[in-house]
Amino acid sequence: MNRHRLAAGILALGLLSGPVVAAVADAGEPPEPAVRTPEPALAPQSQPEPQVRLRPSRERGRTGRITPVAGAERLQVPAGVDPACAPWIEAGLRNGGGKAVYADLFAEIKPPLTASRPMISSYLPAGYELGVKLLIGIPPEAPLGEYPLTLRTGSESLTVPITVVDLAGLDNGGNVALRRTVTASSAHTGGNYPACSVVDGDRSSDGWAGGNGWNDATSRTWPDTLDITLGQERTLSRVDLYTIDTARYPASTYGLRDWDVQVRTGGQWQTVAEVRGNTSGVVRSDFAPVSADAVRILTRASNGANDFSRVIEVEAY
Ligand SMILES: [Ca+2]
Ligand SMILES: [Ca+2]
Repeated sequence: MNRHRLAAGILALGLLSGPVVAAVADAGEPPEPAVRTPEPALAPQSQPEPQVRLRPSRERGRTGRITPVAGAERLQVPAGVDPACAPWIEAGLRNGGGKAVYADLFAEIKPPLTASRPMISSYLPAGYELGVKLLIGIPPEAPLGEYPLTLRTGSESLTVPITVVDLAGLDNGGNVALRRTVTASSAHTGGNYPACSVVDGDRSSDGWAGGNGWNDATSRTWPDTLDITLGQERTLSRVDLYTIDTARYPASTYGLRDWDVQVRTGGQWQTVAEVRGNTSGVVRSDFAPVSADAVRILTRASNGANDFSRVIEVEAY
């Protein structure tokens, strides 16, 4: 059985507990409408993008055990993070035994932080592991500090430290836009496309419409804007933009084609880079160093399909 079919089967069995992460926009690309009702954000889809990843285990050999696995050894999250763009970690199970099993994974995190799924139950073939996005809820009143996330299955457990830091203390790798405030000119309501998703640190287009990218609400109408306030003056010389780009939704058909990169200095917006004719998933714009307290992406055209603006991530250095 191929992996995709297997993953779909697990979903169809409804064995996963916890909230469904997102609805997925669908329906066909309509003929030129006389009246603009909200248009689908994308072309037809046969099924939602899977929220479960099932794959052959990366660990070689049989351990004879079912063990919890996590996508990262630790996770740093900013206090006051927008709940529409909750941080997440991949959590799951590995079957190191010789036969298929049904197994349960229990997730616990130190309060007041919360995990989106207290339990994951799944069928798991021998030699496979699965991972599910576990969203981490961080109430505004949560004090800075460390909150262990414990994943258990049977007698096996794995602890991942989750550290809540203030925004200034966030390890941003030099990307001063990370987790800053974003304002979009509009956002499509036919799915989950929050503006804050363009600064959540996740560059992947996978799981489109599940909250990992922004889609504006004004089809075939330009320009659209994304404004990112940096919280203070920064010297900028580079902005990277990630547009949608997957096997199903390639950038050359669904991605952003033309845009201006602007920065705000002394309350005035100025254009520092212009991108035209893009067909790739990521574009780096370099420009002469400039002091600014905000970055704007002013979109001018996309590559066709429904003609929306679709942005996965914006990084500023
Ligand atoms: Ca993102
Ligand atoms: Ca638009």
